[in-house]
Amino acid sequence: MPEQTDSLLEEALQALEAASDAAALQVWRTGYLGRKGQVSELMKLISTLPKEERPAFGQAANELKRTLETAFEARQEALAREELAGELAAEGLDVTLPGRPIGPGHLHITTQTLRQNYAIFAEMGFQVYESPDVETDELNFGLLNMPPHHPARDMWDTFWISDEIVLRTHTSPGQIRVMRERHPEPIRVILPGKCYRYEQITARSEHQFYQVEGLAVGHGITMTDLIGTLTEFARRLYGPERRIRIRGSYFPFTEPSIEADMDCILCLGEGCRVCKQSGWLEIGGAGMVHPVVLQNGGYDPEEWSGFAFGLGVERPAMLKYEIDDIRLFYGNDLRFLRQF
Ligand code: FA5
Repeated sequence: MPEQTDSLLEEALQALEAASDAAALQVWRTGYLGRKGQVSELMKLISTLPKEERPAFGQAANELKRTLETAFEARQEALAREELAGELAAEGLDVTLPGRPIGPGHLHITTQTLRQNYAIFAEMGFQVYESPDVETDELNFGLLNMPPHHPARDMWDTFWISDEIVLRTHTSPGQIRVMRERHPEPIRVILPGKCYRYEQITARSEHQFYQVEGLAVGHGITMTDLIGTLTEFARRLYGPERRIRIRGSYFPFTEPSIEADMDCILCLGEGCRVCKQSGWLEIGGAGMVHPVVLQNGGYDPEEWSGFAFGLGVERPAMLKYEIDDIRLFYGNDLRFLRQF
């Protein structure tokens, strides 16, 4: 019976227009669209009609319901807009006022330190090569001469994503990637990036930190080239009078392996709190690339040789700026970050 639906529609729309706040809107909604509202009541009439009239009536009633629902939403939005406009006018808010300017930021202390590293190594002919943070077990360990169950894997507490995938514990897997990409060309690259270790966080150790790996592969490269490179790096970063000390060490992917120290930048070797009275500060681990690693990278160790090193980023910056807690780097406290 279209007349019935038409008259209800007209009446409902008029009532909706008259509803001028949220409470009145709710009353309207219950009265017309609610479970016991007028539209529901109208629909109940279907069963009282002769069979042939039912489809047309049902269709008209459904259409009425949809129209009223849409009208309700539109009215609700319009009222909300009116309310907001009223509030703005009452508060005297000028939305055309320009916003407060955001001051310029500056580079994070880690980024600054990394860029100093890049600049120094660039002058020595090293390109920057980036490799992924998420690595395979094979690249992070296996191809670096640490097959499954090799005890040296315990040197790196590891975040495992799955049996095969890890968050890289060091930047060394990049050595394999760059060798496989560049062979049979000579290589001179640094590989900076974030490393992850399942470690207790302390004033000296974070579970995420940066390293700068170095790799040189060529003909006739020797340990003196490695020591010369590290000495030059330390002198350019910390002053021309720096001295370097080399100690024997062990890494599965270098043979022989070394640790490089430089004389303490604060006490100049006299002994102080920062160098724990030793007069020396650690720069990083290094060594001659192991023949197995050269081979895994596609280079014949009979013909090629190379050196590699792994430098920390935050710990040297801590020494330079006398920062006593590594947790400050990524704590996002602007009072700390603004000092650099
Ligand atoms: C390595 O990770 C070797 N891949 C380095 C290397 C590369 C050796 C190439 C030989 C050839 P090591 O675990 O010592 O080595 O880490 C190197 C540097 O990373 C440390 O000297 C230190 O500066 C930094 N580092 C290591 N663990 C942390 C940590 N938890 N928090 C902050 N810095 C760290």
